[in-house]
Amino acid sequence: MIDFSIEWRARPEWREISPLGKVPVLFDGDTKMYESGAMMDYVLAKYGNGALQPEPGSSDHAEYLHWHWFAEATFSRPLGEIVNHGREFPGEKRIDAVVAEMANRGVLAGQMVADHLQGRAYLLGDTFTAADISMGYTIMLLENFVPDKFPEGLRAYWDRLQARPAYQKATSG
Ligand SMILES: N[C@@H](CCC(=O)N[C@@H](CS)C(=O)NCC(=O)O)C(=O)O
Repeated sequence: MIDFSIEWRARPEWREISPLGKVPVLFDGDTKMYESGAMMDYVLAKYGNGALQPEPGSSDHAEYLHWHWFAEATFSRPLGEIVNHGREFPGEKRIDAVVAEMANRGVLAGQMVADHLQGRAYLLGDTFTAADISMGYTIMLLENFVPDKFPEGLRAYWDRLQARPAYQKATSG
């Protein structure tokens, strides 16, 4: 856990670790990474023993990769822009029209995921995978930043993810 304030993340010590000042960062021995989806792939490859993802190269694995990357590369982008344009750095102005448009885009992506989840407990069906971890994080952003338009079709899935003991352990501080 780090101090998420702009001031703390602007410190040269943190910029040395994370050049854009962002989180998260992973250290594993001499390895350092600051891209979350890539960290997950690395952790699964090194420590996963086949857990949390289908057999690499299978069609289920393609579907797994699709959702794992959709969550961070497409769905979370407009939500990140809500953060970027919803605050004022020195010399910058909040841009409300961008915030509203990015909220719309986030809700559209969330609705698309809700449509996919109809009749499924998890993104790939009955089995929880690491793609649900990526997606859960992005759904948390959507709920935080666009609470009034949160797609109801995501609710049961999001509740299911939050009820997992691993989620509770990870978020209990
Ligand atoms: N694609 C990157 C995104 C990292 C990112 O934007 N992190 C956010 C928190 S979720 C952050 O640090 N935002 C603060 C900022 O950009 O100043 C990843 O998944 O690691």
